[in-house]
Amino acid sequence: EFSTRSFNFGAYHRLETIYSWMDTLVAQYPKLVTKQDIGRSYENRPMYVLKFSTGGNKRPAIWIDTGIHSREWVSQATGVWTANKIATDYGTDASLTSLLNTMDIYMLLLANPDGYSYTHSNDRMWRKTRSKNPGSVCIGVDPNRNWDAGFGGPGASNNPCSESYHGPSAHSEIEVKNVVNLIKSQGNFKSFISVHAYSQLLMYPYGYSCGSVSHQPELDSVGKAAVQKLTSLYGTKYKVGSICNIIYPASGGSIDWSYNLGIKYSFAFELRDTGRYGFILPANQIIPTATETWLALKHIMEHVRDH
Ligand code: ING
Ligand code: ZN
Repeated sequence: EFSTRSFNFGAYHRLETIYSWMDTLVAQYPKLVTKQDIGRSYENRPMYVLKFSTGGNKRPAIWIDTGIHSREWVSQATGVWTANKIATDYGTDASLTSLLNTMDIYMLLLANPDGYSYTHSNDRMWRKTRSKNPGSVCIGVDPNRNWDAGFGGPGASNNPCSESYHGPSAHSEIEVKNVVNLIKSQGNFKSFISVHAYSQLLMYPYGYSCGSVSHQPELDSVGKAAVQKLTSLYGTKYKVGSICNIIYPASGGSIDWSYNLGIKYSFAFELRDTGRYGFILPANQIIPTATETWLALKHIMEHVRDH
């Protein structure tokens, strides 16, 4: 259909296009990139993880997911650009090459495939999953309130019609459960990074509590240094802090779960912008957003590699 060279990284693409692009990436870099099927979504769409690895068995690894909230399109688009960047820079960028010589990177580009499809077909502003809620006419669960970390606590709703509905139980959403299973079975993740939009923030745990986590000073300084690099490119300003302190209390979030599982370097990004366009960020900002974000991601990954 297209080679990765002719693919337009500066456009928003449909789910099917991203899935077939993933196949071309794997075909072009078969020694580095593989595609792992981690299960099906509620509506039976496959969920694919791109694994970047130069060998070994269950090496220490970095997790990056994009698009857990379907309407945050610059997240998925940044994921696609970043996956391509990792593949093309391996062997030329010394820092990334040394990282991949000892560690693996896993990327889930479409963490909420049913929602993403729905944002193209029906409702551009859809955020949640597409699962049915028994006893309610409202559809979907907020997949970032559904993790087993302070589940059902502050900043989540028990109303199925709410945009932040936590769901009937922790990991009730198959899309969440599929990730939980992969993370637990691989067992050697050192970093878990979840990419949202918008607000220009780099956050660390917790969302379910405003108290400090034990690694707060280290996470704060890594985050601040990462953001400094991001800002150095185009001057885009970011704030750094814990979820609860920097935006709002939010229980059942993925990075609180990963942190409590022992994955110290758990971060969440809120990409561009600060509200002018919000979720409808113009496509001409995709590549600048992805390029600046890469500098922050690389800083975090280098820190993880060296600690
Ligand atoms: N913001 C995130 C949300 O889920 C967040 C903020 C990130 C909360 C990580 C908890 C954990 O509300 C958006 N825009 O979705
Ligand atoms: Zn989000």
